[in-house]
Amino acid sequence: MKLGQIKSNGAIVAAIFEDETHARPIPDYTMLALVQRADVEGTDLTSLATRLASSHVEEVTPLIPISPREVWGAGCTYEISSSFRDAEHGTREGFYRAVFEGGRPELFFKGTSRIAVGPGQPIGIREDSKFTAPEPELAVLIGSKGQIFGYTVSNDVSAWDIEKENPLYLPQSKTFTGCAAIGPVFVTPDELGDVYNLDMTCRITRGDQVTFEGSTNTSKLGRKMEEIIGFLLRSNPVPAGTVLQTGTGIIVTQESALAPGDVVTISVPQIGTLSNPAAIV
Ligand code: DO4
Ligand code: MG
Repeated sequence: MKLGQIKSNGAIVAAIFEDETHARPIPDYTMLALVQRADVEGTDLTSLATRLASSHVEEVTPLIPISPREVWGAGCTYEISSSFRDAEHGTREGFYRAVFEGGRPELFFKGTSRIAVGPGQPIGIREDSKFTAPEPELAVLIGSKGQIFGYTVSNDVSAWDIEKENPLYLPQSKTFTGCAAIGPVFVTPDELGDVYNLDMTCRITRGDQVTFEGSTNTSKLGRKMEEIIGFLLRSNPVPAGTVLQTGTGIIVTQESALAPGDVVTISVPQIGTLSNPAAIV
């Protein structure tokens, strides 16, 4: 099932998507409220949404698919992310590779719903960054026990020049207004199929010019979802409705550093397409 949020009768509500522009509203429930109820009742979203959705189909524009309680990121989960950073950053040899290969994953806090945007909304370029890059990532929607409610497309927008200046600046390179885009919908695990075999593409356009194109497949993800979630929850009980970005397998070039007005489009055919313009924040 594909679930997200729409505007229906003037209110933002959860909805079951029939296709990209048609959905059945779930009256009186935001996605967060739906997830919180599923979490408390120990049920999955597919059965709960089926029970609560209205039967009429509306023509819709997908909004941010949840106002996430928290957004977290996992890093160096693809070999290309760690080798790029080791080559670029002049850090101790194998600094990032040690994390790709290590027993413990890299995890960092992106923020709350304050920093999250949905389809079509502006992603941020920090005013003190000269090289802000999109990081196209699969994201997972989790419950309080670490159960996986759904998957979506996401962008871990990152100020790479600030991280490169010193790895201790990572929080500033990762957290700012519009630093996490998610959407257009969540696909429930029963519908998604093999989460470790999803093609993902990313394109950056400036006007009618394409400044970057890249692709990956989640088969290159070096860790299992349950492993990353397990580490996130260690002594850190995140609330139901938390979104975890699982790391990038696509590395953009310096020439395609984001400029205001650029549009970043990330697609996973089984989920959908997430497109966002960039703006200085
Ligand atoms: O260590 C830096 C961040 C890595 C990251 O965000 C990623 O690999 O996706
Ligand atoms: Mg990332």
